[in-house]
Amino acid sequence: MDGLFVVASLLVICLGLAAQGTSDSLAWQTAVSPPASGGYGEGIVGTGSALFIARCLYASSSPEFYRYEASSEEWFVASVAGLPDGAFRTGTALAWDGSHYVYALCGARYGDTNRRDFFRFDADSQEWLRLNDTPHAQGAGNAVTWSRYDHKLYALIGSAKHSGGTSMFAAYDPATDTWSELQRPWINTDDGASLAWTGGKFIYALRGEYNEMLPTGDFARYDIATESWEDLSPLPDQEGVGDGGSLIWIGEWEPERSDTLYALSGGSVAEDPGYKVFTHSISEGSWTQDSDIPCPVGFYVGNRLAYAEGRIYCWQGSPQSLRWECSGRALYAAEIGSGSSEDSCSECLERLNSASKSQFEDVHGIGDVKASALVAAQPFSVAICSANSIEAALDAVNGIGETLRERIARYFCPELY
Ligand SMILES: [Ca+2]
Repeated sequence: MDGLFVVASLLVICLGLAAQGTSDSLAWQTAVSPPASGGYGEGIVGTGSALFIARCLYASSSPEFYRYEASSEEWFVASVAGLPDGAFRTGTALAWDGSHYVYALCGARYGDTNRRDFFRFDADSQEWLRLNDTPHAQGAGNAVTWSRYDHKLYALIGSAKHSGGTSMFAAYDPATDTWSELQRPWINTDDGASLAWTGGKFIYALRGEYNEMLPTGDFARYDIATESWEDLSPLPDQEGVGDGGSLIWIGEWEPERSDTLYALSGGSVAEDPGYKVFTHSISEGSWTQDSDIPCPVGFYVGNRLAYAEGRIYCWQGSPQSLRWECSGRALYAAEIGSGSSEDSCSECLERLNSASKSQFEDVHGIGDVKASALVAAQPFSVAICSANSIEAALDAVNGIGETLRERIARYFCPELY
């Protein structure tokens, strides 16, 4: 009878886990951090299989560009050939065209009164090429998205502090290297402005923090076919959309999620760190708050969400300081869809998560204090099972450096080495 009871209990637990796995809420887990924390100019974009991060800490910094291969969980330094120093500034915004190119609005500091730099990275030749300037001065309210509906790039260009406090909405046609001004949704946009094409003729937009005193979640959609905007129900964060506000639509890779837009509201209007995630149902026009991201975003503007290989990634992209926990460069991933890879790590994680303080002390070099910190950090979780991701999860524990994290991972997860 006891055996039967155990089997029945396990079945209930398994069914419970299965239900959790298919729920819509995002379960954020540690992924391998990129080499960089945030910077005044920053952005991330996903290609479906890889992520790219562009970054300049300051307007005087050499540009940095990194590529992450999601299948192997490895970061690589990518080429910046063709880019000037200080290329990426506040309002940097990236879009992937679905085949070869990353397009980049390069942004502008407050002091850059008329910066219009627009570049394209060719993933084949590994070179950046300067394209026709944007038709409006750029700023913190920049945003871009690629539309496969008409094979054009759509952009919000500007901020509440450039060009008389105005932004422009425009389309770029790569076939002719020309921009066309379109009707704009709002007179201006600012920190947290975002765009997302959603598979058909619509592009969704967050306005961002155009008024630094008044929280706003202004949200609208553009109909490419009729060239007109429609106001929608605002993103319901009482602290408004601010620095790091982001929108992403993943329906082209995950068709069962094509009715959902994912959003970060970013830092608050008071510039406090932001953790909130929201989803928008396109068919119902409604917003739902989702699980918080584990590490806060804010201070720097620029999109933080990207998709690759069945996962939504969130790059912290914040300053490297105590106020912005997790080092500013943390990367998290939430499994979308079946989550079939979740179980591949179960035995290794089970050993790590059930280990007692004295078991941790069995690892050479782990004393009383670090063993206690490890027990306090249980349970550990990872997006996909690899030595890299287990070590990244251990790295988040206070005092565990490079040498110890590998030693612990080898001790509890020898099968990964
Ligand atoms: Ca702000």
